[in-house]
Amino acid sequence: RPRPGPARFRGCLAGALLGDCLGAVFEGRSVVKLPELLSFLRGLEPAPPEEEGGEAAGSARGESLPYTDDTAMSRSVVQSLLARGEFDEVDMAKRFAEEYKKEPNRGYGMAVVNVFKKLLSPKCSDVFEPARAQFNGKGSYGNGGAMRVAGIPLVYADTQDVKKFAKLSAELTHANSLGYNGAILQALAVHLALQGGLSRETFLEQLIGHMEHVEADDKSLSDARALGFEDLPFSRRLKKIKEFLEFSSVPKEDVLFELGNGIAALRSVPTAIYSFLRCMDTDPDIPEHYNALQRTIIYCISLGGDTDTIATMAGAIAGAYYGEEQVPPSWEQSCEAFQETQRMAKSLYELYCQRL
Ligand code: R7I
Ligand code: MG
Ligand code: MG
Ligand code: MG
Repeated sequence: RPRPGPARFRGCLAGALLGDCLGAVFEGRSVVKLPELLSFLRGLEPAPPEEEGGEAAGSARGESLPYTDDTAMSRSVVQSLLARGEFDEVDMAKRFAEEYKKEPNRGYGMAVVNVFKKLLSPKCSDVFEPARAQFNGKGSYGNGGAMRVAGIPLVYADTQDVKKFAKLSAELTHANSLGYNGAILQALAVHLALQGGLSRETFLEQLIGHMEHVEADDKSLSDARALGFEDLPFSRRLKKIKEFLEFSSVPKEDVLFELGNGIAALRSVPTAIYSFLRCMDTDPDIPEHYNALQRTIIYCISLGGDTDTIATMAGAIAGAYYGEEQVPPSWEQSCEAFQETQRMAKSLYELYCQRL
């Protein structure tokens, strides 16, 4: 397996940041009109020379788009891995909770804040316990474990390690297997994307092979049944993606019905993976001057719903696959803390190589 270069690490973190910051502008809308989205994006681009001095109204230049909880937690994952040199559950939990305390208004999920409050208590001795107590002991199935997981495959090169530490990092807040299995799937997608050059078919086949194994354990089976789902729900959706990709076009309504645009990991991680794979090809509705990474983010946001989270997950995958060459400077520079993101990517690359 070829070793990925630093451009993929930078692409991954930048793609994730773009997805969150751009997606957050539209989060929670059931319908996002493409002309409005494209007009918003034009406002991020440098003014044409003849307009110099007269900035277009509504233009947004220079770190003007704040990141949300998705990035706040992704940064804690990365900062913990960099500080400790490996996964450390106590350190990571502490960073999640301290970050929440410092900036509670980043748009966190409604229930996860109870986990942070318990983690902040000196009485907390098992950092996984607060997550297990969520939702009457069933644990959260939200997409919060998946949205922040990209740092794991940027440190661990081995597939078994990616699965193990994606799961543990997610279990700090998401004890339901429908939550942490989504994090495993997202981490595996970034892991495969880092290799670059994989065809859609190979990419999906590999994910299906892994997830059929991941979802076959007793807890995954019983959690899915308890919520009224069929067995192996993530694997099933990956197979649906395979079907979708065989058609030349799939209407948005079908994507929303089968894959979703919601805050459950099961209704958002497969959607992000589908968006990445679909947008390898051009889209008649999206102007051709946008590259595949831009197209991926535009497509995710156009689906509405949990736009910041779906776009940040797809952005991380696409950024790892295409590398930083596809990250448009004007978009990146519109995002809060983009320079720090670049520095973190460089340090992650160094740690990844050091650990090989
Ligand atoms: O998963 P989580 O961190 O939320 C992430 C989302 C992203 O869209 C972010 O951008 C941010 O907006 O929030 O936070 P949780 O609170 O654990 O889960 C999110 C939501 O999923 C919860 O507030 C519930 O509405 C729902 N949810 C559940 N509902 C019923 N029963 C998660 N688990 C359950 C459940 O078991
Ligand atoms: Mg968010
Ligand atoms: Mg969100
Ligand atoms: Mg900051």
